[in-house]
Amino acid sequence: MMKAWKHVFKLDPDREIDDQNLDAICLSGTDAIMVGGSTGVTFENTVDLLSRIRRYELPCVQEVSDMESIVPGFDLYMIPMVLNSSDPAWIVGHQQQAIDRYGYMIPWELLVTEGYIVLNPDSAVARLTDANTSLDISGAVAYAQIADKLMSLPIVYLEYSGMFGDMELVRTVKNKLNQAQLVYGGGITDYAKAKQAAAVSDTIIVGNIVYEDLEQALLTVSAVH
Ligand code: 1GP
Repeated sequence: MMKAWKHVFKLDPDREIDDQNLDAICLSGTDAIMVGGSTGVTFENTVDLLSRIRRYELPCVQEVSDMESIVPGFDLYMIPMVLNSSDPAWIVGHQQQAIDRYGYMIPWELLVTEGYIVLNPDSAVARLTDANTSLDISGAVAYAQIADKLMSLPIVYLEYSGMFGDMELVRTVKNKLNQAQLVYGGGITDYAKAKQAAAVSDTIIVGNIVYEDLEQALLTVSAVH
């Protein structure tokens, strides 16, 4: 299902959203909701948000950043591997621990691995994962090719969380991919940026603006559909 998605809103369980705004997001025409965040995500706040989104018909997936907050009942579980982290814990370590502990109950068919390339040095995810963000275009392409060709991952995620990225880099990565779906996220705050990012990627992820300016957030859907 993920392959066909052009636009996804990412909601952070650690941030407040009232029923009216959630209603607008879920009825916006977006293809899916992704639930996740880098900090403050708990089992409780994730269950709470999932149950509110479940009143609507659209797909809802969890992006897992911490094994303590994995909640049953999502349609898919996105598992990031931060390829440019300088700490192997964020590439395979946390995943190894989670599988060691919960492997017997993992619904493998619902797992989708994301080859993350983190590119905004000032983002929470870059700090958390100690990511090597100082990559030029060919350096980023090389990571994307590791995901696409060496690891056969279904998704390459260019993560600029909090800033609008280098569209030339995104376009170049996209052109070099063979099979992986290119997901772009970061700094999409209006219609024009959504259009630009959608033109060079397969799927755009819109996060922060939902909490800052709902109207602009909703316009990003019409840029894609
Ligand atoms: C964050 O890629 C998403 O994980 C979206 O980024 O919050 O900057 O929209 P923004």
